[in-house]
Amino acid sequence: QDFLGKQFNFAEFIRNKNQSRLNKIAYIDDIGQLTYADLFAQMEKLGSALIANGVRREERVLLLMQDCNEWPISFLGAMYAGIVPVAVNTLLTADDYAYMLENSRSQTVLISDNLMGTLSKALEIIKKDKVCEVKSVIVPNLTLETIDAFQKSHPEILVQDFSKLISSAKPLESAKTAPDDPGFWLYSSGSTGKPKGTVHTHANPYWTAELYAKPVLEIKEEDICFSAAKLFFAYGLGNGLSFPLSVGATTILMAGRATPDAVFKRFVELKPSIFFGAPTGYSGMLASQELPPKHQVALRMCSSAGEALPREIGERWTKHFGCEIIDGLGSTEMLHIFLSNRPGDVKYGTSGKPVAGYELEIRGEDGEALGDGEIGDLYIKGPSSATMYWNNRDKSRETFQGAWTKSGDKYIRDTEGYYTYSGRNDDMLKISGIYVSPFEVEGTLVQHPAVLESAVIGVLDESGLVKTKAFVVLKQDLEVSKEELQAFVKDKLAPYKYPRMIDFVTELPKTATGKIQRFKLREQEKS
Ligand code: 3SK
Repeated sequence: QDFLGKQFNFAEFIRNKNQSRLNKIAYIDDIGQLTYADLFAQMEKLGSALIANGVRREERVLLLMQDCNEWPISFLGAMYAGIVPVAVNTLLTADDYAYMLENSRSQTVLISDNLMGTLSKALEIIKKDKVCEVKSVIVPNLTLETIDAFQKSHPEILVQDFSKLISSAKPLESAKTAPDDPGFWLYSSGSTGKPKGTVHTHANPYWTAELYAKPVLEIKEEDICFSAAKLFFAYGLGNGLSFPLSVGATTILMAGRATPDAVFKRFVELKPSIFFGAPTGYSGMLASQELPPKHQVALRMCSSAGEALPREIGERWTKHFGCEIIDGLGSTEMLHIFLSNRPGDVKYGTSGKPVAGYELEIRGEDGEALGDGEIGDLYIKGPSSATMYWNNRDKSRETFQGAWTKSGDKYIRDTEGYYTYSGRNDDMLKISGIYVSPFEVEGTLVQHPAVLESAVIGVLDESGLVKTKAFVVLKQDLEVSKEELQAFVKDKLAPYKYPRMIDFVTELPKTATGKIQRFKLREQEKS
């Protein structure tokens, strides 16, 4: 880390790096364009406005915004002022946000107008038994109806319009942060317990761009980047912020879901040169009647992460568009991809080879490194590792073991050095690239009055992608439809967590001590 010197502020670094291209377009969102000059002017003013709001250096602000031009302004603006943005998933529930607000002690929330209702519920949950620390809320394109509705329940909280706030703020000098100072947080979920506030430094995004984006993706100033994964995911943050801004490229942002039609529209109209997606998205696009022909798009490369890319999807995509999908493995804890295929050296069905600058070990149960052909736990050593999980010493110690970070994934390496995914070492499922805890889904299903017990596993669909399946035992004489149960889960949890398939069964396989044997259900599904 000495390489970056004693003082390093990521937002200031990005600003200094792009002084020669101030008139260039940095972002294109659903509404308009943002030049590099506007990005930097607004980021400085946003940082200044946060300080004027009473937020101090190293304190956190919650960033709960759909992808739009104000997202990078907010994220970099906070970092520029030495304030720590906590970027959170926009698909979660009021309970989740109540937890994150309390855990991060955020006093300001930067939020999309359409999420204000959920924020209001989260604040009500906090206020039931605690003092709420949120003092101000900043909203792009704030409407009068939103202010009225929000302030009826929370008159003590200041609601500010993003542009108005910025227009009256004075520009600011950057905070003189160090490379290892806390830069931002992302939340990482586990199979049990609450999400963990993963603390990343100012230097970490720099390293992901230097070690992965530049040498592996060969990202250049001329590129137009488009990521289906949103900016609040570690994957999306690199794809749509750290990587393009490190080389002065242009990025397309899209607020809504990355449906095939929404992605194709941008492929054809805005001509991205690099697309970043996840296997489920690629599979959906390949199945669509509207898949545009090669001559209508300008893709030079595609990237995939989130879950292992089945070989067949990679091969069909390459055949259609003539460009490779570079599949890799990253994690919220390592911030981005540390194991990857390479352009011109793609072995579909594998996650490729270690990215230079990262060291990887596959370890056995005794903690010793294993050789080729042996399945074990994957550990990573590299400069972009998070420093800790906030306020969670036990989980931090389990994951961040000295210079090594435990991935939670099982891997096997072949004699040519390619690594292949071989499952998780906890019960987490990755659905469409997002972690889902089977325990959380089971715990929600049993809250339905007709459900006695349930077990949730991951099963492969016809494209080789993991989908959640629930086995449900109903209470005697009670009935409920599959659709009703799915709607029940969607209502209580983030919508992507609902089980895609449900089987009603009379009993679940259990050990003599009553523990559910999920492995038996998995075996039964395979046969
Ligand atoms: O899921 C992944 O492989 C991934 C990739 C980049 C950054 C973060 C993650 C979780």
